[in-house]
Amino acid sequence: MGKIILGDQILGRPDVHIDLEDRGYQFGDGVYEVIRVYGGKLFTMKEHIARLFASAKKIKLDISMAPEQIQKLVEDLVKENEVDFGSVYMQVTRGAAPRTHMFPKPASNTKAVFTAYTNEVPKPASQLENGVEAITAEDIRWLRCDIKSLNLLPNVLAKQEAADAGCFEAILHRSGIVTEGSSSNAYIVKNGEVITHPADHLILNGITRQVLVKLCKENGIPFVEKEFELKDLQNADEVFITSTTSEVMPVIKVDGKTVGDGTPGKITRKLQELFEAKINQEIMANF
Ligand code: DCS
Repeated sequence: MGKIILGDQILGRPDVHIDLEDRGYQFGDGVYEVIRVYGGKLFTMKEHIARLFASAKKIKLDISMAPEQIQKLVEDLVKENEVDFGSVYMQVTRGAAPRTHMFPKPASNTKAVFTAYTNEVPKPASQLENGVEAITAEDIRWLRCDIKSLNLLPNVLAKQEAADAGCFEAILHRSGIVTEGSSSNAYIVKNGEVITHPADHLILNGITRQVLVKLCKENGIPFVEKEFELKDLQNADEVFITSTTSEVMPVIKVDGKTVGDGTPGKITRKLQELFEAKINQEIMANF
């Protein structure tokens, strides 16, 4: 894990102390981001920091730092920890105050608490190559899934259900309408079209998803944002999920039923190639 950011300082882990009454700990009152590091460079960093600020604004949380300051701190941390292939986890909570639901009063001087740390995370190479299996599960989350909030209990339960079934991800649905994965966006390919849930309050508008939208546009791959049902998932030509850590991940079985011919589909492969090229392009541009 190496060094850690607390506020505007980079510290050793033993020097990082979080208050028992931190609202992130007691209420999940905060927001977070995960950014990928490839070859020591932060991928789509500005987009992630912008989403952190957008999530914070939606819960009326003042981060009390500038995006540029966070960017610089995180870049310094990645250097200091010599992260090559990995990720940065960062979160902001509403800070420490006596436990009561309403926000701390401005006069209490409670300040948002910003923390960040790094991890070495290898590319999930064999899963990207061979695909993974998923289950479906009911989406029991709240109605503001567009906010990347620390409250992840429904996601945790769904992911555990998937793990217990020997699967990689749980693809969630609300009364049969597929929303997204427990920690990813979900897509089907049908008759050459990539279909995914609209980026409204029921899903997180993934940064990987946003990259994919652009790549599809630039490469003439039809991309449709519309609702689709569990039966469409079962009858899809291809299924895949995307996230910062999973990239473009083929799904070859859903609820034990084979998708397509049981191998990663053609369009999924094409999107993987385009995504890889995008990573390389961005890393090279930053040298
Ligand atoms: N949907 C949910 C619910 C997520 O938690 C995530 C990512 C995504 C979609 C995909 O978003 P990105 O493309 O921006 O990553 N979750 C992060 C997480 O909790 N760990 O890794 C990624």
